[in-house]
Amino acid sequence: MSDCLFCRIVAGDVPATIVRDSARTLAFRDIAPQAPTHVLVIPKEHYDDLPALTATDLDLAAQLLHDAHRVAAAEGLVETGYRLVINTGRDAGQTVPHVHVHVLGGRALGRLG
Ligand code: DGP
Repeated sequence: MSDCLFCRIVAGDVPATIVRDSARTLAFRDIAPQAPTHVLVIPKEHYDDLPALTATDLDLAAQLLHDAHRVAAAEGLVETGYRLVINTGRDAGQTVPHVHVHVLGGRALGRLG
């Protein structure tokens, strides 16, 4: 989708600091990091959100999570721990309508809620 920010990053039309590039997913650093490591992992194909992805391609959804873990491992976060976040819809604060996994770590993240 040409009007989707993350599709434009996949296409190389918008610059990003890419940390992992696989056949079906791309991982790049968040522009406004909330932790020492804050990486977004996205499918290269456009899906608005997680339900749109899982309704269509569960293999790709699993790949997305697997690659998020690989990013965490490459960032050295496996021993200390890390958090994966998938904001879905307005109340969750999803601002970019292209499904993405936040990989957060490098500090104590505190409890949710
Ligand atoms: P969410 O609120 O879950 O939709 O997260 C969207 C994230 O995308 C947010 O943490 C900031 C990040 N972001 C927004 N615009 C850009 C951009 O142009 N480049 C990069 N690298 N990240 C962006």
